[in-house]
Amino acid sequence: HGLELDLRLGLERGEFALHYQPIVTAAERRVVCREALVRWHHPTRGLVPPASFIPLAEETGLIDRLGAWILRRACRDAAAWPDGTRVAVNVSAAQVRHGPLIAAVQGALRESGLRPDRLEIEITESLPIEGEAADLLMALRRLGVRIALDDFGTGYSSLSYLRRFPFDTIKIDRSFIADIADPGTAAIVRAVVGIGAQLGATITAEGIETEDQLAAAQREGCTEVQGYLFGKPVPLEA
Ligand code: G
Ligand code: G
Ligand code: MN
Ligand code: NA
Repeated sequence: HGLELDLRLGLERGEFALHYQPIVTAAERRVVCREALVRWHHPTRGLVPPASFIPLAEETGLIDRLGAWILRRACRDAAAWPDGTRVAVNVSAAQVRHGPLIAAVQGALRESGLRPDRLEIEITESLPIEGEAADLLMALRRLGVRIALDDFGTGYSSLSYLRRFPFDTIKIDRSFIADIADPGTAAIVRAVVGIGAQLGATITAEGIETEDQLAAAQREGCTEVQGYLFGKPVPLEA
C-alpha cells in the first residue's frame, strides 16, 4: 500500500501539521477553546485531508504514533496561549480501544506543563463505551482532562451514550444546526441543552455558518458555538 508507506515516512519527516478552529461563547463570541485538526502536507500529493488518511492510520496501527504526535503538538501549542483557553483534540475509537492513549496524554501534559483541564479529548459515538474503553476514559478524566462527545446525535445510541459516561462537553452535530430553522429540529436542540444542563455538561453547537443560526443556537441555550461564522480551521500563525 503506497499511502501506508508514505504515512510512515511522513511521520518521520514531519509532514503533519495542526490547524485550529476557534470555539467561542455564544453570548460574547469570546474564544474559549481551539479544536486541533490534523493536516498532511504530502510532498507530491499536496494537502491530504484527514478523511483520506485517518482511516488508513487506524487500520495500520499508525494512529497511535500519529495520535501521540498530535497530542504532544496540541498541548505544546496550547501551553503558549496566554489567555488560558482550552485545546480540543479528536481521538479515534481505535486509539481508545487498544492504543497507549493514557501514556500519550500524560506525556504530552508533562512535557508541555499544560494544566489537564485545558485539554479536551473529543470522541464520537462510533466508540462503544464498555470494558477497557470505559476504564480508559475514566482514567483520563481522573487525570483532570475534559472529555467531549463529538457529532452528538448522528449515532444510533445517542441517549444511552449519555448514560454511560459523564461527558464534560456535548457537541451537537452540525446537521442539526443546518436545519435549526425547522421548529422540530430546534425543539430537539432545546431538549439536548436541557439534558446537558442536568448532567452538568457544556453544550457546543457545531457548524454555525450564519447569524440566524447563531441566534437560534443561543435562543435554544447552547453556551458555546463553533463554525465558519467565527473561523475556519487555520494554521496557528493565522
Ligand atoms: O478537518 P476536517 O473537516 O477535514 O476533518 C474531517 C474529520 O477528520 C473530522 O471530523 C475528524 O473526525 C477527523 N480528524 C481531524 N483531525 C483529527 C485528529 O487529529 N485525530 C483524529 N483521530 N481525527 C481527526
Ligand atoms: O467531526 P468533527 O467535528 O471533528 O469535524 C470537524 C470539521 O468540521 C472541521 O475540520 C471542519 O472542516 C468542519 N467544520 C467546522 N465548522 C464547520 C462549518 O461551519 N460548516 C461546515 N460545513 N463544516 C464545518
Ligand atoms: Mn471534533
Ligand atoms: Na463534529
